[in-house]
Amino acid sequence: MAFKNLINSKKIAALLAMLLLGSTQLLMAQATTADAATATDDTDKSAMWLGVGYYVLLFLLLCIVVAIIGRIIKVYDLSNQLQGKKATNWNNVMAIMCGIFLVAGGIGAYWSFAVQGAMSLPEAASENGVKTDEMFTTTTILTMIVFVITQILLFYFLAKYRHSTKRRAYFLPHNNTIEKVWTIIPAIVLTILVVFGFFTWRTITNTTDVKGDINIDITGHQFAWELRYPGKDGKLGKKYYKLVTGLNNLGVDFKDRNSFDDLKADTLVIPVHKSIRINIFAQDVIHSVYMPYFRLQMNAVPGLPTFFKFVPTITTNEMRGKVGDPNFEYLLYCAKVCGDAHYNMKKIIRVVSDSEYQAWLSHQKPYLSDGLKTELKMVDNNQPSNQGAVNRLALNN
Ligand SMILES: [Cu+2]
Repeated sequence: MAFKNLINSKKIAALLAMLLLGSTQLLMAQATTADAATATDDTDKSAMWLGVGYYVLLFLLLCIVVAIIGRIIKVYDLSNQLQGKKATNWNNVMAIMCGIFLVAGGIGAYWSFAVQGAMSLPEAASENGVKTDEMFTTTTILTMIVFVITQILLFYFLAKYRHSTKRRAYFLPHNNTIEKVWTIIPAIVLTILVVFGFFTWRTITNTTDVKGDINIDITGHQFAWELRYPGKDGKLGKKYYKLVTGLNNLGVDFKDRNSFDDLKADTLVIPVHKSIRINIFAQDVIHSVYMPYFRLQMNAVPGLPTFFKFVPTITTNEMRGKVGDPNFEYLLYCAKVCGDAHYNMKKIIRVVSDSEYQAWLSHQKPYLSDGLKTELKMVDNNQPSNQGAVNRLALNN
């Protein structure tokens, strides 16, 4: 039976080897044609899939090789038994394997930290970002300590207490002390972590509108972000989705006087060391405002306004010096795959000094453009028909 299996395995292995050779040749042929003439997207894709196929086959081949080696050992073992010799002690083999796994796994974990760790998030450029990073580091250190201890114990116990005919396993039905220790300690540690997280989260989502907060509206739609800044009064006017038209694309309500001096902007310019409150809206599907340098992400949900508050701490110019790139820009992304042009939903964020911010703000165009004034028939604002015009606009949508 064992020999029959072995033969079958060999047949499969030969078949896989043939496929492997075939795909390698195809891959090489593909590469030369791609190099020689026009490298279109189609050839790139087929080359990629051939590459994937190559590694899948390589993996399957490796599995077969391992299976064959296993079979050979089994056959050797059985023939030894037939000759009355001592059989292999598989428990000892497994104990050695445990040691190998422990060392190899430890090296792998260290490698992923040393190599991948450098690819983690860049320096935090906001107050809450620094706190978030501190919490992340604390959690990582704590979990790493637990991880290392439990892995060593796990593999050590597996090896040390492997099956032996010389001893019997100790029956331990229940131990209250152990139960208490491994329930209470993690509960205390987790509570501390959660409480710290809660306080940091509160600074981002604190609803109290403090005087001096700069309110900025950001509205996501397929596939762009729209910005609205308050004018001199520092207040944003109300919005209502039924008021959306071609020119009033955010549906700003001009019955609210605060709307009159609101401004439109293309770039999210914010002053450093000031409390910024970003009010988030969506007009079609769920989008997500993602600002990695500020450690902020919040979903933009249609019909459910969300927001976050933050204090930027590093200006764009300072960060350019830090990263050594004179063209560096902070970016705001959409973190929801919201449609086929999702990648377009990017905005430049520029953190500047307060005076630069005021200067920039004074150059922004009013949201209430001349065209919009005509559309809303606001040229003569005192006419009672104005109310009707707004309502008709609402009904048209
Ligand atoms: Cu989006």
